[in-house]
Amino acid sequence: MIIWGRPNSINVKKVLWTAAELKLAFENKKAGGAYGGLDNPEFLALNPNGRVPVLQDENLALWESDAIVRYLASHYSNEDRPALYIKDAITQAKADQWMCWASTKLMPFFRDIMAHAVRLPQNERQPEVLAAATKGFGDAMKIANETLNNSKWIAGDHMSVGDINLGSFIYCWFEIPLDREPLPALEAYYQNLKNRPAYREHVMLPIT
Ligand SMILES: N[C@@H](CCC(=O)N[C@@H](CS)C(=O)NCC(=O)O)C(=O)O
Repeated sequence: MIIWGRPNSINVKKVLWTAAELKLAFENKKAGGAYGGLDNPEFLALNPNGRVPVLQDENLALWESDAIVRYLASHYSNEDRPALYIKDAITQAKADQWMCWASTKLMPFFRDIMAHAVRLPQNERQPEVLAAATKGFGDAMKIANETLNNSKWIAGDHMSVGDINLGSFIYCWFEIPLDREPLPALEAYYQNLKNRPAYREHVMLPIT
């Protein structure tokens, strides 16, 4: 199994973390960002969008991080390998709901936070854009916090693909100095994630 992508991309992190939770053997081929290579014909044959991550698993080449995470979870989780394994359709639907929510609701705020708190040169950062994104992300975190008041994981008693997305986003939320309101259930959830070796190895990288 090959996972293409630079490890500091949030979408690549989701896939690497999932594969590690499932204890899969894989090679991470670095591509994108400073590694380049996304416009190589060999890479474009795998993903004509020229984006990472891409998963190669035997004859399958799959792009879109959420599709890859779902594929790994559904194909490789089972009772012998229980990480991310969910038996019932309703809990799986809840997990998918939170996965979509993180990708659609959090991503625009996340991009602005990364740009205006970390990546842009100081003289190009816009404090008002950062403030609006911090407020938007913080309001969304209140929704997650409400759910986590009543359950250990975002979709219930079991870790799921919903946690892969939410967990990947909240690392930067907690580790970049931002104006955050206290949200005890979310903070406890983050502490729990930090105890997972796969999360530490693949998500908790220097923020660049
Ligand atoms: N919706 C896609 C987004 C893919 C995407 O935009 N990937 C970014 C990294 S997060 C990328 O390839 N950027 C170009 C680069 O890294 O050079 C997914 O979830 O996989």
